Amino acid sequence: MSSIAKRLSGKTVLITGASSGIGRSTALEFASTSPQDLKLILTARRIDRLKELAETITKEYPGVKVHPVQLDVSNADEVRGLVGNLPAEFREVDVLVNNAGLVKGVAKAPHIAEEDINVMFATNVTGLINITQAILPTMLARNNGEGAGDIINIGSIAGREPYVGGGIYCATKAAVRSFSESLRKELISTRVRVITVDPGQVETEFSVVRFYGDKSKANAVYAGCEPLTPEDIAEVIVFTAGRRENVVVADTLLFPNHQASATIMHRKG
Ligand code: NDP
Ligand code: 8X3
Repeated sequence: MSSIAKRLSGKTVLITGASSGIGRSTALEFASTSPQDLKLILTARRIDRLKELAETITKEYPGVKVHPVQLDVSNADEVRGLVGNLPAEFREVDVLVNNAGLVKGVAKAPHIAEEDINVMFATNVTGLINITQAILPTMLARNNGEGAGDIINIGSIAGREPYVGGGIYCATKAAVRSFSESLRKELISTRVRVITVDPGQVETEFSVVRFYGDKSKANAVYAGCEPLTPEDIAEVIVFTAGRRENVVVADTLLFPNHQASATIMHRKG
């Protein structure tokens, strides 16, 4: 067994936004990296997709137990009920991957739709904070009060470098970065690790959601580029969780080879 498989063995991992893209790939990557005695809690709004993924994982990795949960992270009541509604054997979450997130539109102020502003903040910021606060007490109660566990927050290059047409999305990811840094400082006397993974361009359903389902506009985002795959990000997420307990991957920024900033891309043709 590899050292990373040993370190992850016996852990319970909760992933938000596991129905698509980076979250889905992260679930598969945890299962393939540590196929014995791993428990996965997969959450998102599209429960059918989660059930399909659970079936795929348990068929391929019979040693992995999977519990799919329909959860809208922007619904504070649902988040409050999350831990209490988990089966007893899934309640002790060791690794929380705060991945659920979305972007809506490319509008510039003063034309940004109020609904888009609200949904981006409610999902990417308030949702992430609410989930963190729901899971953190069980992490802090472990290890004779010293605490143990990993909170892995998925940020973005957009949180470091605001761009035109991304005023709200960039602000939400900057908030994730700021919250993560505060949290790491607040938890300094504990063994809970706060980890951030900031991807650049990754081809998922992200751009389809941004353009309200318009696939041709979404495809144009990647024209002439070779974006990262969700598996590329999943590998890094699992790597961070699989480090020796005293190692905190506090900060990461991942670009495809053609990208050098949020807006500097080399396109072929
Ligand atoms: P996808 O659109 O493929 O996946 C987004 C996931 O988030 C889906 O599983 C979706 O599930 C879930 N989600 C959205 N809203 C909610 C909600 N209210 N409650 C629960 N789950 C929700 O995009 P990505 O995989 O690319 O995005 C994952 C994360 O990566 C996001 O935080 C995004 O900001 C970040 N990111 C993406 C980059 C990219 O270029 N793709 C780059 C940098 C960061 P469902 O709809 O079933 O609820
Ligand atoms: C997604 C990357 O640059 O499209 O977070 O906002 S970007």
